[in-house]
Amino acid sequence: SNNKSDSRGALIVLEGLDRCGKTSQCSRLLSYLEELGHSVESWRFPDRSTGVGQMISSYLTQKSQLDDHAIHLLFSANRWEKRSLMESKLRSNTTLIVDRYSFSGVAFSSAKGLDLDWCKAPEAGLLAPDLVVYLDISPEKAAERGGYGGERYEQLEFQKKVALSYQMLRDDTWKVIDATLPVEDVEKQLRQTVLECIQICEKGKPISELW
Ligand code: NYM
Repeated sequence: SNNKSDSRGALIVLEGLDRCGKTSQCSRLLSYLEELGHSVESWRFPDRSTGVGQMISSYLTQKSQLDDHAIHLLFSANRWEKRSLMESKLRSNTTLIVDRYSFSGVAFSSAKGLDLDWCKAPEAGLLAPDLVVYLDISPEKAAERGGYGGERYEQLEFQKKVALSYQMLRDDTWKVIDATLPVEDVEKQLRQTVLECIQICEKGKPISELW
């Protein structure tokens, strides 16, 4: 329907390997949408500000060790604890730009050898993104950008496995952008698809759930 009360914000997710440029594209996109007068917020997962997020952060910075399944479930719990806020933001017409989501959860854990379906299961029932943008870069090129921060997972051999996992998850609803293009070109493509997505959500596209 075109009822104005059905209008809602869009759930936009950016995914990609470490060093693909997601974080800077998220902040550029945020400023752009704000300048256009949209109600928009920039989120990221893991959200390290919560109790669960602090456990995740300590794991990523190698201050603690956790079983692969246990950390997987913590990443998922970190999304679940934000689900209701996420839904109310969308329903009150705020668009969310999210740096990593369930696809990161599945890609990174399955790259360790965990079963793909087992990895997907705890994500079922979270809000489905209206748009997933994959910033595409080869693991080798990403590594050349340097500045791997020394966190767990930031190693070429592991990123190669993550890239393969992302390939399995990717479907034709994802927008793939060549992340090796100049920043402004990536930004331009991103703006275009995001604006289209926001318009569809404004017209009352129903909220749906994973998977
Ligand atoms: N990561 C991120 C996961 O392993 N599972 C998840 O569910 C999410 C959201 O955490 N290397 C990994 C991917 C990153 C790391 O993310 C931290 P960032 O964007 O560097 O803060």
